Amino acid sequence: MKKIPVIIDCDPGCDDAVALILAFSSEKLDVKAVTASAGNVTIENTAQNALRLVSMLNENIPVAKGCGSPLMRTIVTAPEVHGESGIGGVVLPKTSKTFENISAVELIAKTLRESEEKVNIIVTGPMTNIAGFLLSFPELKEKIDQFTIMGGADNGGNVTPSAEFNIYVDPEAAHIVFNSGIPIVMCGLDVTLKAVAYDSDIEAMRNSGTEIGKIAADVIEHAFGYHKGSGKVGVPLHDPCAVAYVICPEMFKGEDAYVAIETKGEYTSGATIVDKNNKFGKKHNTKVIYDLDRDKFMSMLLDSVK
Ligand SMILES: [Ca+2]
Repeated sequence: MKKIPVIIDCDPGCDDAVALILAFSSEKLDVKAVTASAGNVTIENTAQNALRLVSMLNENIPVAKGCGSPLMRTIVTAPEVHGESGIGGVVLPKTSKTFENISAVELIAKTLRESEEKVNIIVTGPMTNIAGFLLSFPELKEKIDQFTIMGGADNGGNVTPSAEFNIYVDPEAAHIVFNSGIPIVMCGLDVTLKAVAYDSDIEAMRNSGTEIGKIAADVIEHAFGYHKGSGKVGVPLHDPCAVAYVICPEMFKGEDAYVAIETKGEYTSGATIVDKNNKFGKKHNTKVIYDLDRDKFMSMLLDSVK
């Protein structure tokens, strides 16, 4: 089977960890590189988590550390969701694997340059590295097939009434990515809040008999504990949606639209403005995903830990 080449730019992050497990286990994806961005926690922690996870999943895949702060703003993190380390109380095995001695932006450029085919870039954190790449290496844009992102929301944010976390952290970067001319698939809160894992799903992962299954169950449970405290049932697995979309787009439903990023609003900074009625008269730049087959998604995740 011909595999889809992907680069994953992430900020692990409980749900990023599950997204990486899904990507590396899929026989449909060829993960070429993993780059870490700051977001859920600081870059030191997200990068270390990415390195340890990749080391467990496939030692040979290069990992590079990204920018420590957004393009023009001070970093905002979410340790109350992901724990100080980024993946709850889970301790990943130490690794002798080291970071590439180039930056995330340079690793993305190197990977694209060396790839014969166009590459799908999956982004599950703030878009600082990707914007940095687009500004530094515009000549390599044509090597990108599509950006598949977890970020944004048409209908209500999770940091402010209108902004989703990943876009909120670095709206200027998101603006650059959404205006790059490269097709974007946006798995925002509209769909990811439907990608909910229940107790029974988590137990099934834990009982899969693999170490990865146990780690996945532990990190989801940490996030579950967080959401339990807020009175919600089940935990949305945001980031794995972006990976699952690349593996099986048929599992999702969405609509094409022009999406603008609010970078200036007093109350709305970081909002994704989905122009469903084409009021701006601009060419569609995004497929906005609204729905998924939850049961299929969950069984895909369960298979991935086995
Ligand atoms: Ca993330």
